[in-house]
Amino acid sequence: MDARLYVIPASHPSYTAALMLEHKGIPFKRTDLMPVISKGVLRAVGFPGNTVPALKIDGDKVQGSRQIARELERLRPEPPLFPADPEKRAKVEEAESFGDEELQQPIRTLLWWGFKQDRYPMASYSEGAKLGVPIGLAVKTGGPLVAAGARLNEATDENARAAAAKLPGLLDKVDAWIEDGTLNGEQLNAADFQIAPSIALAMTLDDLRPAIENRPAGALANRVVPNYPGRLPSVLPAEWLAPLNQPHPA
Ligand SMILES: N[C@@H](CCC(=O)N[C@@H](CS)C(=O)NCC(=O)O)C(=O)O
Repeated sequence: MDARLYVIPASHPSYTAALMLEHKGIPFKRTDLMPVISKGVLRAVGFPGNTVPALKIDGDKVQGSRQIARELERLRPEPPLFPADPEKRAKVEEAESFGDEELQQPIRTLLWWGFKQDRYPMASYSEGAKLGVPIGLAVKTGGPLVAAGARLNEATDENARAAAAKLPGLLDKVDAWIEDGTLNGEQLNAADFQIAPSIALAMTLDDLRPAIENRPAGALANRVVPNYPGRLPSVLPAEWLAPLNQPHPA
């Protein structure tokens, strides 16, 4: 198979797609794109939408982490991404949708809000990426890029604060799916690959890591994607984090 995956470095759904290709044993080439600029590039290479992950595979174009999961399952059924049992599959699909629709965005919002406070840590998120420009330079001159990225991701104070407030409930859901075996089973599934990168990205924020790393969700992230790039020193106001830092019942 001829596969090329378009990603933004450290983008969580981009990791989802890369992990699923690896799970299927499909070798692929990777094109790293700068955030914001990615939109124009994706259009220029013929994708209908403007977000990553975007996959060209044997001449077809597939965009979106959940769409990619289904296309890979169709093209190469083994090893599976979804359980054969319909009830188990429904639970995996529920967790996968939650990962895509509810979990990804608050973490994106918090990260971009953080970059607005201090854009220099952005370089650590591009470790190993080939962006076509030296990353140090890109970050040094990247004020407008950060402003555009933060705007695009609606990383306002209000939204970032709301995102932080949502996190405890989101993590509880992930822990419950781990507890009931939907996630983190012997065989990893599409929902594991969807959710673990979001948790791993959240743990790159020094503000969030201590409240996540010792929970089942943190263990899932460390199992599925142990070397997630990036580190953002503390930037979030302590009062936003108070609900997350409440002692968690064992
Ligand atoms: N829910 C979509 C999310 C796609 C998405 O929003 N991707 C982000 C990166 S994480 C993107 O392409 N953003 C454009 C940008 O930052 O310029 C999926 O799972 O595929």
